[in-house]
Amino acid sequence: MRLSRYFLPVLKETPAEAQIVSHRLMLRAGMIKQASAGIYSWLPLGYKVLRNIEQIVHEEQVRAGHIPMLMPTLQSADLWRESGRYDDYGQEMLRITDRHGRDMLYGPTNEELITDIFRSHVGSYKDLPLTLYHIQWKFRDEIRPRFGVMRGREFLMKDGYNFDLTKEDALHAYNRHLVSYLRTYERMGLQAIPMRADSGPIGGDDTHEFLVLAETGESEVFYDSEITDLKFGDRAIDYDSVEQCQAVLEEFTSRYARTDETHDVAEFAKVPEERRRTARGIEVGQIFYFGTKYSDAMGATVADAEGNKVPVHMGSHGIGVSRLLGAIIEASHDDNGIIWPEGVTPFHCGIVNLKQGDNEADAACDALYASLTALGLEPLYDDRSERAGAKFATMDLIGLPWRITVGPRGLKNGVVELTSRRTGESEELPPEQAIARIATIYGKATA
Ligand code: P5A
Repeated sequence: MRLSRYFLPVLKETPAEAQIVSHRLMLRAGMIKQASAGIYSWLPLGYKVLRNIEQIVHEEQVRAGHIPMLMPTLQSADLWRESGRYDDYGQEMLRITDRHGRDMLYGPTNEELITDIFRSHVGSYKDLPLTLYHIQWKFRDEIRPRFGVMRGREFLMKDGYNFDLTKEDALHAYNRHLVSYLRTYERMGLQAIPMRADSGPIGGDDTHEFLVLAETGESEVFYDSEITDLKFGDRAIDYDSVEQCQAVLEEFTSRYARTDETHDVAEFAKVPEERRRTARGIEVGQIFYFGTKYSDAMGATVADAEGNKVPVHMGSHGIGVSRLLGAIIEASHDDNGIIWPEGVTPFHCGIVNLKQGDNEADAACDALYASLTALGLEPLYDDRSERAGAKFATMDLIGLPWRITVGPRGLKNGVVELTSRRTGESEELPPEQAIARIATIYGKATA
C-alpha cells in the first residue's frame, strides 16, 4: 500500500478523552473512531489488525478440532426465557422490540442460541464430541464503557461451545481450550496467564480467565512469580489426547494464580514470600465448564449407548478479539508509539523514501515494493512529499516492526537502512539483503 493512497487519519494532538496508552495510541494512529459511547468504527489500519487477530484465533480453533460457523447478533427473547437468563441478565442486555411487538435482544453471548441449534439437530451420543464456535459482535450495555476497545459496549468475541456425553469428556474439551488459548495468545506476542476466576452470569464451577499483566488492567491478580517463566512455545500437541492436554493444564495451572474474586489469603500465604506477586491484569479470555445448566433448562439431550435420553455436558469459551488490540498495545509500545508483534502487524514493513521525486530513490523504493509484494508480503510505502522526520514519526506511531529507509546517499553506496522498531537498531545493507531478511522473519522463501 502507498501511503499517499491510503486512509490513515493520524492525530497530531493527544486526545484528551483517552485515559490509557492503548486508547490514546489507537486514536492517534487512526485505527478507530468512536461512533458513540463504547461503540467504535474500525478505520482501515485498526481493521487490518483486527482481521489478523481473528485469523490467528480461527487457525488455532481449527487446529484444536473446533468447527467455525456464524450466528446472528440479534436473538429472540424466548430462548432466554427458557434458560431463565432473560430476567437475570439485567440492564447489561440491550432489549429491542420489532415491529410486530416481539421481544428481541442484541446477544451478549450465545449459550441459548447454540443450545437451540444443538437440540434441533443432534440426537445421538454418536454425534459427540462436538465443539462449534463463531467470531461475532456482542453487545453489553456496560454501565461504564471505557478505555476504548478494552471495555466497549459493542465488541468482537470468539465464543465456542462444547457438547459432550459425560462430564469427563467435557473436562477434556475444557483442557483442550486451555491449551489452544495458550498457543493463540503467544502467537500474538502475549503472555496470558490462566487464573482461577469466578463464573459470573455464565454459571458453572470450573472457570479460568486468561490475563495479560498490565498496570492499566481492570482486574487485581495474585500469583506465584514462577508462572511468568512458563512458555508454551511451538509444542506439537495432539488435541485429542486427554493425557497431553491434561499435562499442559497441570503445568500451567498448578501454581497459585487467581483474580480478586477467588483470591484466598491463606492459600496465597503458602507461596514462598519472594515469589508472591500482586499485580493488575487485562482479561483477554475465559473458559467455562457448566455441566448441564443449559441442556437441562432447554431440553438438549442425546440418546446414550443404552438408548437413554441424557442431557449433554457443556462449556463455553470466549476470547475478547477486539479487546486484544488494546491488550497488545498495552504490552508493547514506547514513548513514540505502538510496537506490533510480527504475528499481528497491519503491514509487514514500512518503506520510507527520504527524497520523494528523486529518480533513483523513487525507482529503488518501487523495486523494493515490487519484490516484497511478489514474496507475498505487504509493505506500507510512505511516498508522501514530507520531511524525513515526519515520515519516521508516522512509522513509529503506527508501529510496523521493520522499516526500510531509502535515500540518495545510501543508494550511492548500494545500500538501504533496515531498522527494528523494537530495538531501534539500524543496519545498512544492499536492498536484496534487506528483502531477504524481512522474508526470513516472516517465514517467506526468497528465490
Ligand atoms: C464464553 C464464551 C462469555 O461470555 N460465553 C461465551 C462466555 N465469557 S466472558 O468472559 O463474559 O467474555 C469473553 C471475553 O470477552 C471479552 N469481553 C469484552 N471485551 C470488550 N469489551 C467488553 N465489554 C467485554 N466483555 C467481555 C473479554 O476478553 C472476555 O474474557
